Parts: sequence; C-alpha cells; structure tokens
Amino acid sequence: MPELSNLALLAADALVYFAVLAGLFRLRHRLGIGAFFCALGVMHFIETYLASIFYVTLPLGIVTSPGSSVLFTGKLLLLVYIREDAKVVRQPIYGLLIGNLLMVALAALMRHHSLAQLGPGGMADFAFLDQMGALMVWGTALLFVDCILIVILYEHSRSWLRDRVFLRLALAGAAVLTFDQFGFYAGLHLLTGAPVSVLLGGWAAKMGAVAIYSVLVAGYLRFAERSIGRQPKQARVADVFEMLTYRERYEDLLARTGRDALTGAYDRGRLETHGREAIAAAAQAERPVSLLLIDIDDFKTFNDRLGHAAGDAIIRSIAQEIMATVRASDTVFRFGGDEFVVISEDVTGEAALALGERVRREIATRVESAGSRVTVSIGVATTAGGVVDYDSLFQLADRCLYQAKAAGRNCTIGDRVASPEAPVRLVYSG
Ligand code: GH3
Ligand code: MG
Repeated sequence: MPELSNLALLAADALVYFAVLAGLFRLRHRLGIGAFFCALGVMHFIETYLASIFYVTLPLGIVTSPGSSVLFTGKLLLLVYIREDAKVVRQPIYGLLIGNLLMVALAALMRHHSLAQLGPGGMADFAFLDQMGALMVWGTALLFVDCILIVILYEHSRSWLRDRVFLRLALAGAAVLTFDQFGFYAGLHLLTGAPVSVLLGGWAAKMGAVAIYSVLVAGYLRFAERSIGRQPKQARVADVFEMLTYRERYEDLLARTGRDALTGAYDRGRLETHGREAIAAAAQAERPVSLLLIDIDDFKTFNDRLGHAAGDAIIRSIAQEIMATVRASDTVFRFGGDEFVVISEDVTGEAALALGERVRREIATRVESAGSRVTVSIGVATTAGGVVDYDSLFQLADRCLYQAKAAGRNCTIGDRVASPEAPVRLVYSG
C-alpha cells in the first residue's frame, strides 16, 4: 500500500525534523541560537519549494505535501514554544521576510547580467526563482500573521486550559494552520494552478501533523525545558511579539513571586509585608482582623515513619485543604515547616474561630497518609478594635496554638487581643 508507506514516511519525516531542530534549540546555550535559526531558514526555503511541487497521497484519498504538513507545521509549533522569549521569536521571522524580499530583488537584477559561456551549462531558471520568490514572500507574510495569532490563542487558552500544554498547542495550532492553509493555497493556486484537492488534503494532513507535533513539543517542554530558568527581559513596547507575551510573563512572574514552591501558598516574606500592612490598615480603620496559625499534629512522626517525600505530600494536601476552605478574601501563607498562617479580615472573633474550626474539620476528615489520619491544631487571634500590631496578634495566635497542642491536639482555640483581661475564650475540639 503506497498510501500507508507514505503515511509512515511522513511520520518519520516529522520525527527527524523535530529531533534535529528541537536538539539545536536545546543546545542554544552552548551553540547560540544562530544555529537553530540558520537551520530554520534552510528548511523554510525547502518547505516552500516542496509545498509548490511535491505531493504524496495518503489513505482516504488525501493529497498533501511534506513541505506544508511536516516542515511548515513543525516550524510554526517550534516558534510557539520559543515564544517564551519573545524577543527571540521575532528574529527568524523578520530575517525570513527580509531574506525572501532580497531574493526577489536580486533575481530581478541578476537576469540583466550578460553571461559568460563556460562549457555546457544551463541558464539560471529565473521563472522558477520568480515563482518561488513570490510564494516565499507570501508564505512568510502569512507566517508573520500565523505567529501572532498562535501566540494570542496559546496565551489566552491558558486562562481556561491552565497548564495543559498539549491541548493548548493542539487547539491553537489547528485554528491557525486552518487559516494558513487557506491563505497559502490562495497564493499557490494563483501561481501554480494547484487543484482544490491540494487545499483539502493539505489541511487534513496539517491537522494530523498538529496532533503529532503537539505531543512532541509538550513532551519536550515537560522533560527538557523545565529546568531552564527563564530570565525576564525588559520589554520594548514597539515589539509586537514582546507585547503579546509580556503581560502573561509579567503576571506569571508576579504570581510566582512570594509563593512557596512546595504548596503554592504565599511565603513567609509575603506574610511579613502583607500581614503587617493588612493588620495596620484594619487597626487604623477599626475593623477586626484575625490571624490563624495552623500547625500539623505530630508531623515529625509522619516524616520519620514515611519519609520526607510523603511528608511533603502531606504538607501539600494540608495547604490545598486550607486554601479550598477559607473565603476568597482570606490569604494563606506557609509560615515555614508544617505551619500555615491565614489572615482573615472583617470577621468577628467567633466567625474567625468558626473558620478555623471548619479548616480543622475538613483536614481531619479528608487528609490521610498511609492509612493514618492527619490532623492540625489551630490558634486564632482576633483584634477587637483599638490599635493592634502584627507581632502582638501573632504572639497571641501562637499562645492559642500552644494551648491547643497542650489540650490534646486536633482542636481550635481562639482569643481576642484587645481584651486579655476578660477574654471570650472560645475552644473547640475535635
Ligand atoms: P506537634 O504536634 O507538636 O506540632 O509535633 P510535630 O511533630 O509536628 O512537631 P514540629 O511541628 O516541631 O515538627 C515539624 C517538623 O516538620 C520538623 C521538620 O523535620 C519537618 N519539616 C519542616 N519543613 C518540612 C518540609 O518542607 N518537608 C517535610 N517533609 N518536613 C518538613
Ligand atoms: Mg507540627
């Protein structure tokens, strides 16, 4: 079956193409990005050439060119993933556009040379160069639009598809390559009279290629690029690619700054700034504010019994339960080790204690490790009007936590900081 062997050959083409170009990209820190770009430039020429004259048949009567299904689709998806470095992604596109225009201009000049006759030689095929030049300019102009579109779609899909890189690449790739296929076919039809089967077959093959490359790129990003720290670079607003990706990278950076790497909760540095500010602002406005100090019970024994990795998993689950239980306006911090802090504004002492109790109960019923229940003890300190600073609120929460531990753990104890003489001592225990 020649169709099946064509299909297998196309898959092999895609693998070889991806392995070499992704390898060059991966080696950019050693070889420089120039090697990757030069290879991309050579491939750009050959892909346009192949897309205009070299077609193969696949099962279901699909006719396609490896130039567009393998090389062009691969290039576009490779360019998306170097989008992280937007300053870099514009370079090959501007380079290709200018190089192609230069080729057209030089071909127009060179045909006026008088030729030296040296042996039997052919003439330079200017008709070929004209056709290729026009197609390459049209193809690169489309590539320019494609890159902008694919970056926009890929970035926007993040808000609903999160880190599902494969799906994001596949959807963005499918949409943009559909657009591209119609655009490129229009040019091809005008210049070479390519039949409609080329349009439809090329589209179907591109969709297949999108699926294959999305798997490859997502796998590459997951396993090869994770460890490479990306330096945020200064944005130049004049750069359209920079503008497209700058906002997301900036937000990403902001979101990650001050986050605890294990749990995703805010870290202690953030607590120091945010906690102090929130409590000072609430005190000034005479609004109540609460600080909940949450500590895992007998955590050391879990660590000792099951190992640190299991201990880390417990810390992560506890953080998730806390974050899922508190109100959206509450802020969760990992204070360090097995301790968390929640700052909850505009709640009375009773409401804050009830919140602590909800957190304690959720954890006690939902978190377990190797068959053992994991529990927490919680100290809750609430201001009751008057000027209260972060340190005294924290100290009070710490005292309450100590009492909760002494009372047998897995319980919540709360107090109000402004009325130590006649506190409404509220104790819940599980
Ligand atoms: P208590 O009920 O009195 O709180 O007992 P405890 O065993 O939980 O005692 P403590 O809170 O002092 O123990 C905290 C332990 O947490 C000590 C430390 O080895 C461990 N720990 C701190 N940070 C991490 C971490 O990031 N991962 C893991 N797995 N363990 C940590
Ligand atoms: Mg503990």
